[in-house]
Amino acid sequence: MFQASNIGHENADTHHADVLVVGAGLAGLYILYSLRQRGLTARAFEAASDVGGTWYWNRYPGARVDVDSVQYSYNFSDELIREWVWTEKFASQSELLRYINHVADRFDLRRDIRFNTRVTSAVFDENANLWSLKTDQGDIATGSYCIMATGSLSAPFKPNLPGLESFGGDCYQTATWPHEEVKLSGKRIGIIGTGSTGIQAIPVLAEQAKHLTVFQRTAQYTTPARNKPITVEEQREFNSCHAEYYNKVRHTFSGVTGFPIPTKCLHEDTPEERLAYFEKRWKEGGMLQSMLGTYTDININAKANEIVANFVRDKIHETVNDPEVAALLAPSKDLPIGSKRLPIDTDYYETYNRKNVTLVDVRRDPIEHITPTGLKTGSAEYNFDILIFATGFDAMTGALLAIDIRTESGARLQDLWSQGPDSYLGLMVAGLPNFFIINGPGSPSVKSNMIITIEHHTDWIMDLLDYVSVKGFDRIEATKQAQNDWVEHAREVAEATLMPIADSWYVGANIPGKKRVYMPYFGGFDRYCKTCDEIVADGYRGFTLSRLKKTKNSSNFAAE
Ligand code: N01
Repeated sequence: MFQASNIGHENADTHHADVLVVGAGLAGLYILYSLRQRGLTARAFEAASDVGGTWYWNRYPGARVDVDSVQYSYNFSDELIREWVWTEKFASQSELLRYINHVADRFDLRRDIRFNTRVTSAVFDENANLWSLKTDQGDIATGSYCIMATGSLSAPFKPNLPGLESFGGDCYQTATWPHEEVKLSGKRIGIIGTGSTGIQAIPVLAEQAKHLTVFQRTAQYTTPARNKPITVEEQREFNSCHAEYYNKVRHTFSGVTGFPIPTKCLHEDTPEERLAYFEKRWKEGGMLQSMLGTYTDININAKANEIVANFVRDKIHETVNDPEVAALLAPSKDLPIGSKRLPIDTDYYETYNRKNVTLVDVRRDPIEHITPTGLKTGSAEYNFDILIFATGFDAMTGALLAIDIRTESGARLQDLWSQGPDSYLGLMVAGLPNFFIINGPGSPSVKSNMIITIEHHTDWIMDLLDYVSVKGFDRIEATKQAQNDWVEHAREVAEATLMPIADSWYVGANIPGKKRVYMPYFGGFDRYCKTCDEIVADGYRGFTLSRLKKTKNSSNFAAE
């Protein structure tokens, strides 16, 4: 049966492994490592030509991490921790990719990965208790378990602007930036999008471009990164306290440490005290939490939030010379700071003081269509040699729903998620046995340090696989009730905050027709870990664990 399906694909492969893995980014690699540690066999598929995930694809100028590199590192191997030295506080994409390649080489992980291969379907045969993956290369792989390590921000979104095919210059999307060098120097460049990606790319593009035109639809808040080199001594010092760090980080809200945890509400300080505090934190810059982590109530109290937002607005007006441009860059009053992901930047607002940079407000004057030489808005025409889309992703669900995921008895992920991406803990979906997601909707994932949640989820799944193996079970399923309760809890937690207000990718508002649901879990990584631990202590509460047995009167198998 397998061979017949492989016809037409010369290099097609059939494979059986204990566990199937989709994706070879930071999550996929750690899963492969963990499975091997347990003596389980694995087969991974990766659409890219090599490892790296996000850091393989997002090669745009200025791409770098926004969590301290020393904390955006794996924690599972003391040797790895000791031997790797980061060169910058916020590592560049190329350094991150070198690190990931180093990990893949060091632990010999590539041999379980089939590259240049996109998984197209994943089907569970209840009778055989097997997942079966098919790929665009004609491969078929079967395994008892399937783990999706497909990334939260891995399905790039490009708006369907009329006339795009007529553009005569070069067109790039940041999330699929070419591997070859792109000549930017002396070019007229247009860029659409001012999210985290645009905000990182714009200052770097401006340095090289003859002229850069930025098309902004929504003004974003951003705060300075204050990136700087890391010395070998600083890395050694961090490493020397690694155990302490790792213990501490698991008790934090966001999976990141190294900044003062807020203890007071904003109104407990006088206006002068908080201004002084904001200034201090602004100067320190750095991690995402630099402004949002100043007081306890910024994410939940609109008045407190507005005071921080106003501080950033004032900074924009102080920094940008032209008051009209500053006004355009200042986010509107109805956008709470932090409700869209807060980027950190290097000279973003300063860039608008350059003579070779123009900001165009496409909310007021929307893009009508792309022309052979550039772009036309309602009232003006702009010409450039290069057009760049920094227009984001179909986040959290896009990569999963692009695969036909279902059971043979007819449960389909597309249907299960038609009213929103329900899951239990972000790890499993009721109706899809033996199927796990890393950093799925309903997990702290994108509201946390991703590598920390990757390690947490993987360890948790591995412990569960160990448990079922010892107990003689071979089927794991989240119950509908446990899933409903989790979804309701996650909704309540999010709705008690200002987070769902913005039209952000967190709620799917950037994707036409996507159901509006606040997708990540915003109850905190610490609380999430505690809940996961309690569920284990209660004998995997909310999961049905069972074992296949042959029924007396039939050759079929049934779960008991
Ligand atoms: O995507 P986004 P991103 N016409 O969706 C605009 C992570 N990340 O790639 O806001 C005009 O945030 C859109 O406008 P609007 C991080 O989690 C991390 O920048 O929808 N404009 C917006 O300005 C981040 O949050 C790092 O009105 C259009 C932009 O495109 C996430 O990835 C670095 C448009 C998209 O912003 C996504 O960030 C980079 C249209 N038709 C990214 N369609 C670090 O670790 C969309 N836009 C540092």
